[in-house]
Amino acid sequence: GSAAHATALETIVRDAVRTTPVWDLHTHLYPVAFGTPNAGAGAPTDPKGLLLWGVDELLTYHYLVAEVFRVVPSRVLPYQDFWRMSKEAQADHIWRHLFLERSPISEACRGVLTTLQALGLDPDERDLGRYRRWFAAQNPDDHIDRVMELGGVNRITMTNAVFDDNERLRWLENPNVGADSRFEGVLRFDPLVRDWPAAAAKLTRWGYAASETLDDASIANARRFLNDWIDRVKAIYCAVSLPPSFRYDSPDDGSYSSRVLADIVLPVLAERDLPFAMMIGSQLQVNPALGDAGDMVGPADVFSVTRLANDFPQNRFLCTMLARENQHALAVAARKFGNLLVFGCWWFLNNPSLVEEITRMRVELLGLSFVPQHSDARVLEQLIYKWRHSRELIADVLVDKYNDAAAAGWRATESEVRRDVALLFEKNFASFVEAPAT
Ligand code: RAT
Ligand code: ZN
Repeated sequence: GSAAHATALETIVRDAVRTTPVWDLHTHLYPVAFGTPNAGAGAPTDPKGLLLWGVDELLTYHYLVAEVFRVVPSRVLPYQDFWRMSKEAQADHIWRHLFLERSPISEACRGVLTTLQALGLDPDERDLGRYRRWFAAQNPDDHIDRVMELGGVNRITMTNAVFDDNERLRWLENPNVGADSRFEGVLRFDPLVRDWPAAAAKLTRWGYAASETLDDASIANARRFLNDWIDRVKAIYCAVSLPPSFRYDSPDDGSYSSRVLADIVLPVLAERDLPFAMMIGSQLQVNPALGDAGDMVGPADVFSVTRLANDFPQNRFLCTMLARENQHALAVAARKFGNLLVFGCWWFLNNPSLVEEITRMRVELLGLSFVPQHSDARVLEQLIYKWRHSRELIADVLVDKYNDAAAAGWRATESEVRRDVALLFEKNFASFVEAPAT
C-alpha cells in the first residue's frame, strides 16, 4: 500500500543522504602543513598555525564568542581582557557561562555537543579536562581522516586569503604547503574588490605595480598577480565576500569594484575557465572589539548579481547571500542564468529553522540544480556537526518532495534517489568547476 511505500521511500532517502559523501565547497580548514596551534600527538606547535582543531578551538569559535559577550557583557569583562586571556582560559570562560550556567541550546552550542558525542566523548560528563586529554592524544593528520569520515566529507575546499600575511608567507616559503589530496585551493581576495586603492598599494609592494587610477599597466599587473596566485594555490575557483551595499550596474558605473571586476577579475577567470564565487551581505566590524565575531548581516542587491551573470556570459558565478530577505530573489535569479550556481546557507543562516526553509524553497524553484550547503568550518571537527545537522534537514525536505511526487504517481527508485543526492552533495559543484567527480 502507499503507507508502506512511503516508509520504504523515507528509509531510502535518509540512508542516501546519510551515506553520500559531500564535497564541502567552502571552509576555512587547512592541511597540517599550514601549521597548527595545537601540538596534539605528533605535530609541532605553531602558535599562528592555520589548522584549528580541538576542544578549546571549538569552544572559542567566533559564533560562541559573540554569544558569551551577551551573558558576560563587556562592562563586566572588557573585550581587551578577554582577548588577553590564553585560549584555554577563554574556553573555560565560554564553557562555564554558555554550557554550565545556562543550557547549551543555541545552534553553535549544540554543535559542540554533537561533535563531542560523535567522537565518542560523553557531553553529559561535562568534564572539559577529560575532553582536553582526549584531543591532546590525537595525531592531527590522522584526526583529519577520522573527522572527514564522521562528517561524511570526501573533499575539503580551503579559503586561501592572499591578502592575509600569515597565509601568504606560508605559500611563498613552501610551494607545496597545499599539497594534500583531501584539500582543494580557492583564491580569496576581498580587498581587491572591496578596497582597490589599498589593494593596489599592496600589489605594488609585492612586485605588481598598480595605481589607484586603474590604468593599463595596473590592470595588466593585477591580472598577472591573479594568474600567479591561481597557479600557486591551484585554485578551483576564486572568491570574495561583499558588503550589503555592493552594487554592479555596468563596467563604467563609476565604482572601483565594477572596474576591478570587469577589467581584472572576470577576464582572468574567463580565460582560466574558473568560476567566481560571491558571498554577499556581510557588513564587516559593526563591533570591531569582537574581532571575527563583530560582523553583521544586511540585505543586498540581487539585480547586481543578475547584471553580472548577464553581462559576463563567458564567466560562471557561484553565489550565496547572507540575508534571509535575499534568498527568494536569489533563487529566482538562478532560474534565469545557467552560469549562476546558488550554494549554501551561509553563517547566520546556518540554523535549522532557516536551513529547512531555504532548502525547501530552493528545491521548489530549482529542483536539484543547486548546492544546498557548505560548512564554513573554521575548526576541523565542526565538519562533523555542520554536516550532521544539515543532512538531517536536507533529508526532511527531500522525503517530503519524493512523497509529493509519489502521490502524483511518480515513484523514485533507490538508484534515482542516490543519483539525485549525489548531484546535490557533489556533482553539481564538480561539474560547475569542471573537476572530475569521485
Ligand atoms: O562564517 C564565518 O565564519 C565568517 O566569519 C566568514 O568566514 C565568512 O564565512 C567568510 O568566508 O567571509
Ligand atoms: Zn567563510
